[in-house]
Amino acid sequence: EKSRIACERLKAKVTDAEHAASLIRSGETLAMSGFTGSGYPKAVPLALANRIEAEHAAGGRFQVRVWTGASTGPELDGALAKADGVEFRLPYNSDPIAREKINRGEMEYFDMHLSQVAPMAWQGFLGQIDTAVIEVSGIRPDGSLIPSSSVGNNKTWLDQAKQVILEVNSWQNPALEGMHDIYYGTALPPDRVPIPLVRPDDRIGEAYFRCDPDKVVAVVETSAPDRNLPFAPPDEVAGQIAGHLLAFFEHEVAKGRLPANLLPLQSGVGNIANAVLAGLLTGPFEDMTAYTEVVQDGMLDLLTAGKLRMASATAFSLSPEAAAGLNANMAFYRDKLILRPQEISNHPELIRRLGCLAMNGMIEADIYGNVNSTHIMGSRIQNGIGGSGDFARNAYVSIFVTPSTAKGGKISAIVPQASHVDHITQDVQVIVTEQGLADLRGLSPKQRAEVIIENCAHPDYRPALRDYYRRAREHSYGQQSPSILSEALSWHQRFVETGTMRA
Ligand code: 0RQ
Repeated sequence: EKSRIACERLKAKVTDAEHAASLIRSGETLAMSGFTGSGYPKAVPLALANRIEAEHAAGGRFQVRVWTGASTGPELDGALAKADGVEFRLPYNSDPIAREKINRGEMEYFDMHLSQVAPMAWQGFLGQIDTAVIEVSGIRPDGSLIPSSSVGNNKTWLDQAKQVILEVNSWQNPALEGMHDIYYGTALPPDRVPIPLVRPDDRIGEAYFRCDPDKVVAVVETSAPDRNLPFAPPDEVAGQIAGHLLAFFEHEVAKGRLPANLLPLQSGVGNIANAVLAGLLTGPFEDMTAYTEVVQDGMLDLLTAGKLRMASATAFSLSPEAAAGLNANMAFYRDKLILRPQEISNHPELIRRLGCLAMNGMIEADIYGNVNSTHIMGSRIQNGIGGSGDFARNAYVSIFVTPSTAKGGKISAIVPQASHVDHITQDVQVIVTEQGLADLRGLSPKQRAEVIIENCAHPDYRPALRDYYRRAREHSYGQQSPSILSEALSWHQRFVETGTMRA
């Protein structure tokens, strides 16, 4: 295949990953590409991890600060965490080794709304980026860059870094070219202006990243696949959740509160969110659109079936089979997909304007509808808030989905009080479990509690929740959101002590 590097000046900077990694020093802030396992650099971080391990074996100390788009892959987050090379990490992680380090208190982790990463980097309080390491799918003659399978924060990283290392990955499909829409109109206050996007398929930017060739210190050629983890096949529980949600959408259309083709869909990460999309495949809705963060298997299937007209996102998050299908049929998908910077895919202004139907997974909800998306038993991070806050607060209808129990029934996903709150009750309009759907719109906290317990809780935990709520109605200090403070987190404490929430 012909070279992906059409710029002579940058071709002269081609080198190997080891040399590129040698240009990074301990203490640096590294801004890397990568979002939900796609478009992350695959060679330089690995070479850097080897270098760090050698340095540590020789008794030295070598650590870096790592910023990304969102989760990456084992060659980046996994390798650097394993080498004990990461002092600080933002904004979203799903790597198991990094998660373990964070939960042991050995790595600082700043979990932030994904739409805010680029604008907050511009604000300056996060510090200066030393080196950007960015995967691209090609370099054009003028030095502009053809983005890869994710856009994430790459525009900002390229603009702000003191030096840039590029990985040109020939595994990425050349037909990605033209799919991206890179908006260069953002600014800090007081110079901010409205973002001129009014439909999910509007294109408002350019297909390429601008990049100052003088800042590029190394170009590394790679040919390695994205992480592309398989999804769990939708099981019975996921099917029931999807069924309740579809019935809700049909009801809203019948009432005239949603158009017949619904509103732009946002679907979160994870197995359950993916299964809900599979449910839409058999539903009655046609000509749908998506304004979301990631395109996962379920979204691609909806496009293939012609149910979904187009999808806008910042990245792919596909199983190996779906990635192969996308690569083989790029001609079909190309004009139906737009990849944007994550500050645009997740922009509160745009989510509010478009009226997204947000569907996100969760860890637990309490009887008043506060949702925990991030922490197990109030203290252990699972992944991070990701884009769920960007979408939940600004959606037309904000929906959270979960099985009613976790860990084989030892944990109830509906609890007296959430052990950590990511989404306050005002940002949660609908909760769905396999047991049923709670439409919380317009309900007071006490009305919410009754609907959530009766419609969403597992029958094994329902009597204990009713009992707690009844006693809270009698003994609580106040009666707006009745609670028994000494008991509110006792279910979690019981799990920590005995391995089950069951009394
Ligand atoms: O852990 O694998 O060790 O068993 O959490 O749970 O049931 O497979 O659900 O894959 O949908 O993930 C909230 C984590 C759900 C995800 C979360 C344990 C469970 C399992 C996964 P194991 P499931 P999902 C925004 C989208 C935040 C970011 C976001 C997430 C693991 O949806 O990271 O929304 N969300 N981004 O056992 C203890 C509980 C538990 C529990 C689940 N109550 N207690 N463990 N687990 N519930 C924007 C986009 O557009 C992408």
